[in-house]
Amino acid sequence: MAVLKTLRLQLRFLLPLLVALVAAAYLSVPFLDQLTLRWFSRDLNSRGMLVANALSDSVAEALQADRSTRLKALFERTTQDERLFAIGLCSPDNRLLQSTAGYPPALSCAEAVTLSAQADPRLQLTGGTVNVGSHPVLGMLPGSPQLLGRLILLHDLSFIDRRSQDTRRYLIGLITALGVVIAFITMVVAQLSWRGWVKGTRALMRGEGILTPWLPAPELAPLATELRARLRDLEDEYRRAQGPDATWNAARLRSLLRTQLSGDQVIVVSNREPYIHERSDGGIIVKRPASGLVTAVEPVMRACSGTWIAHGSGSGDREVVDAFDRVGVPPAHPEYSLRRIWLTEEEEQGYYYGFANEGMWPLCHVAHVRPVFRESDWEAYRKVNQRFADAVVAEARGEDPVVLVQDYHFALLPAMVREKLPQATILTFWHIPWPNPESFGICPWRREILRGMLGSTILGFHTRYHCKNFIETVDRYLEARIEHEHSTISYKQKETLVESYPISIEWPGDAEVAAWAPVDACRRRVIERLGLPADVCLAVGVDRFDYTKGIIERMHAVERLLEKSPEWIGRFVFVQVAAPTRSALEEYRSFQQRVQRLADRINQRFGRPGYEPVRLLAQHHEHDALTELFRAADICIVTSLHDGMNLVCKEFIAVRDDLRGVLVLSRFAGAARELNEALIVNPYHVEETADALQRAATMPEAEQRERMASLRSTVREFNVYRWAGRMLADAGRWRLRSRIEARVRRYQAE
Ligand code: GDG
Repeated sequence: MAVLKTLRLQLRFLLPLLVALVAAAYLSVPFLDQLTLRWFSRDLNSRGMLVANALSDSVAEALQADRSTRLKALFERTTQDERLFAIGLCSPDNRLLQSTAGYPPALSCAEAVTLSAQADPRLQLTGGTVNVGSHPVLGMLPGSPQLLGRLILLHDLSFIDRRSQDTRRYLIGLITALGVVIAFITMVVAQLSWRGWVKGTRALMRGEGILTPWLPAPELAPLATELRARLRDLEDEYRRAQGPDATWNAARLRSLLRTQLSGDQVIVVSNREPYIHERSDGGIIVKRPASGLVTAVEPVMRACSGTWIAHGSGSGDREVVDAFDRVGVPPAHPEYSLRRIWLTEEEEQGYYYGFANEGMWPLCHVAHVRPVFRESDWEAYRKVNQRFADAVVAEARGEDPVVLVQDYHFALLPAMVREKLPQATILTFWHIPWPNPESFGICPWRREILRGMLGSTILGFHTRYHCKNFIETVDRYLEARIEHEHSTISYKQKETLVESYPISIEWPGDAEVAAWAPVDACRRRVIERLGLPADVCLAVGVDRFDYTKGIIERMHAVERLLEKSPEWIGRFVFVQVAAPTRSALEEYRSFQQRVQRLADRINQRFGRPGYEPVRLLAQHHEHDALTELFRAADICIVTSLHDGMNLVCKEFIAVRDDLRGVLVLSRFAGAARELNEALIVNPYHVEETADALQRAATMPEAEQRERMASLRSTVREFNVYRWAGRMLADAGRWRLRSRIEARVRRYQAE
């Protein structure tokens, strides 16, 4: 790819240069003709003089002796020279005394004399063009020389044409060849010095030159001082403008990408694609998947315009991609490129449903569902990881892209990419929890997975607790050097930083907020749509229909609330949005049926005509419908049994600009470490959760405001741009460090 690009660039430069040279050569042809003609005319004149001088004595003698036959023989002999066309002899009073066979009868002596005196004495004859020259023949009589006649010499000019054509061909060839050589040399010199300059300037921009006195190109030294000073000024200005605690937003992330990863390519790899094209009766429609990962990574990609590699899973996906399986997204205003990878049913079954979701997902969540490990799934997982790794290598424009690997579907990919692109900066983010070493130890391929993950430059988890679990797991199963102080693991001469980066959401912008319906209107619409009591206390849950989300536990809590406080019967309604997910797996299907049966049982127990305490909406909802539901709710229930972070609770907080609503949050969700003002519960403790629901349902408005205001300022500040920004800033620092180390090594080796 890089070679092709360089070639294209060179051609872009070379072609115009060659065209210009060839044009110059052709444009110079008339000038060349003039020049050669002038040379040859001068040459002919002197030749004419020479011939005339040579003939002069013999002609004078013959004239004086009146021996015309001798003259004729002399002239015929002389015109055997191919360049001498004809000779004529004129008397002083312009009579033609003698001439050779080729002499044009129509050319009178007077005419010939007049013509020869002109600057361009050419005469057009039927046989070609001739040059006319007139030379006096003098007789040496006693006293003074006397004019006996004039020799008229007609030189054939066709040989000049022939020679001029030869000269022209030769000169054009020479100029073109010279042009090619000059272009080639210019190209090589330009390439070398451009690379040197670019490399040098980039190094300076990254600050390498500041720390290393040996610059990549010595001629950059004066520029370096200038640039460094300017950069320091700019940095100061930037810091002053940002302030120490400036909030993270898309602009700040973009500026970080520009300064710390200046111009570096960003490639994201995930299983789930951010946009799915589905075939429908009305044509192709675009869907956004229900996925915390997509919710978080999408705004980052929009900010840095990179390439996102993901499994093309939609029924219409193949119809919209180009020849390289790429499509620009978001579809309305493309901001980055989505590269789709096609998987066979078998691959999807083994890699995605099998190893990732029946093995890794329950293994990491420890949610009392036994992980299933099959050899064939592991094989498919390895194969698909390799296919995605190859796609990363193919998409990379240089040797050191920044690769953001997402989640447990790609534990092996970091080492696979590292093998082909040793200079790449690989950031792997693990969106789900990491268990303790004992729990992880049941995986038959635990070492392979750890080795694969340690191909990463930076390995991110949501919490310090998950980082600690990971480091302990490596300590237990691999021969690696761990530096707890720096949170790094050295394995096979490669270092990996293990750090916590709590993920979040994009804080809604002014335009989005302005588009929201007022809270009262949202409430009215939801009540109307779902047929709820007008004075309802509305609790909502929004999740993928997954057994780790604690949906059964929260229903038990609702049931217990109604048992303990019957005054809520008829007034308290719990609406659960459960977006279908992984329904191809038996574990999920049976879980979804259990939830449905439980909802039915509670509704039978406490329901009345026109009232059902539990409303299970087991379908995918549009983003706006979720916003409306969140804004209509009094309580949001998040009772995950184990969750890396959980974004639903943050989304609920973000849309409550009225400062109303209470969040009930599981202590086993990563989010519980940040959102202290929520009502934190142990979802396994039904009584505690039911009490939290009671407290939420009766919480005074002032307390709600106070808690919500504090929660909102946390989520606003700790937003998704901060998540990405911190990770990418660490990557930038890491890249700078390794570049300096490489230079030091080179320097020491010299
Ligand atoms: C993993 C980790 C971590 C849900 N239903 C619909 C819908 N959703 C959206 C939510 C939210 C997202 O899906 C779910 O995010 P979570 O964070 O709750 O959970 P996971 O999908 O399990 O995500 C998790 C996350 O990665 C990020 O790192 O927080 O711990 O498990 O955005 O709103 N969206 C739409 N329709 C639905 O029906 N449009």
